[in-house]
Amino acid sequence: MLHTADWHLGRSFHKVGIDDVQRAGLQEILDLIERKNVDVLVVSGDIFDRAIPSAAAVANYNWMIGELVARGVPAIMSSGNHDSAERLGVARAATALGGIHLYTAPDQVTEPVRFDMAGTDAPLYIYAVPYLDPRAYATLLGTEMSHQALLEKVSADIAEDLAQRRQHEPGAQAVCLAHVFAQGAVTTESERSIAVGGIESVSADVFAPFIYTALGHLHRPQIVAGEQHIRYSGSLTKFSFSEVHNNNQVVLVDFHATENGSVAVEKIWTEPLSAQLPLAVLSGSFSELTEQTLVDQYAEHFVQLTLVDDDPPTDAYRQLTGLYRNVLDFRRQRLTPREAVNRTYQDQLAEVTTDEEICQIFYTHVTGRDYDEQTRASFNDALETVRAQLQNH
Ligand SMILES: [Mn+2]
Repeated sequence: MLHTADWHLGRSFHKVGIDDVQRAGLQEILDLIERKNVDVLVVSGDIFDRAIPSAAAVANYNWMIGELVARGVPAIMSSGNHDSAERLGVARAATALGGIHLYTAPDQVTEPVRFDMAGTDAPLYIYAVPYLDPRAYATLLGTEMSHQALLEKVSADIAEDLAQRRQHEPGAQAVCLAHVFAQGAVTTESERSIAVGGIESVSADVFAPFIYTALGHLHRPQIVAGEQHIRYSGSLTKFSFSEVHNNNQVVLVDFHATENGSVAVEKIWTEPLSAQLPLAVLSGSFSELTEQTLVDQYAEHFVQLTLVDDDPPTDAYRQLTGLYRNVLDFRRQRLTPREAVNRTYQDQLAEVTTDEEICQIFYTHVTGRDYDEQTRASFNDALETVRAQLQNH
C-alpha cells in the first residue's frame, strides 16, 4: 500500500503556479507504484486546494485517475478540508467500478474496500473517513460539536462494522484513512486551521481499531503518539518557506498473513518525493548576501531573503532582486537591538539643528527606509506649508 495525502492540486507558491511540479510529483508516485509493485494507493484528503479547483488542477487529477485505471491500480481517496466533498464525490459509484473509490460522505465510513491476502482467508479492509466539519455533521451524527466527538463516533461505528465482519472472517484486519489534526502533531505555515470552539485536535486513541492509520491534513511527514503505524505521509510538495526542510515523501506499507490466520503490518518505510520548486531561505548582511558564491548558487531559486543589516545601501532591495531573480518574500531585520537604535536616535537628534534634518532622522527611524529625493521633496513641501501658515497668524 502506498500512502500519500495533501496533494492540493491547483495551489500556487507565493503566486508562482506549481501545476507542472505537482504533475511531476504524481508521475513519481506512479513510478513508485510500478517499481515497488504497489497493490493499492491511498490518498488521505486535500486532493484539491480549493472547493472549486482550477482547470489545470482538474486536468492533473483527471490524468492521474486515467493512469491509475489504465494500470489497474485501485485507489482509495477521501475528501479533506480544502476539497468540496460534493464535487470530489461526483460519479463516485461509476469511478468505483474502475477501482477509484472516493470517500466523501459520512454514510460511506462503514463501506470499506476489501482486499484479499495471499496465504490466508482473512481479508484486509480499508476504511476511509472524509473530513467532517463539526458545524455540518455534529447534529446529523448526534455528537457534540467537536472533531474529537465526531471521530469517536465514526471510529466506534467502524469498530462495530469490523466486529460484524469478523463473525464470518475472524482474522479480518483494518486500515483507516482520516483527515484530522492528531493531538501532539506538528504544523507548518500552510495548513488551514480547522479549529471549532478553539479545539481542532483528536486523540490518537480513536485509531486503536486499525493496524495502520493513514492520516492527512498536516503537511510535515510525522508519526503520531510515538506509533509507527499512525502517521502523516505529509504533502506532495512544499507549500510555504517554513517547509523548506520537510523531507516530502510517501509511506509504503507491506502487510502479511500471520500464522494464526490474520493480517499484520510487516514493514513500513518511506520513499522521497523529489519533484519540488527549487527553494532557498537566505539571511544575512548586505555584503554576505551579495557574495558571488551564494549568488551563483541561488540566483535562479525561489528565495525568501532576509536582509539583516542596520546600514544597507539605499538601493539594497533593487540590487538584491537584481542578483536573485526570483525573490518571493523579502524581509528586513535590524542587527542592533531596538534600545541601542533608540539611543542613536536621541544622539542623532541632539546633533542636528534644522527642521529638514529632524524630518530626515525621524522618517528613517520610524520607517527604516531610505530618505530619498521624493521623500525629501514631500517633507520640504509640508514644511513650507506649515511655515506659511505660521507666518499668516
Ligand atoms: Mn492540507
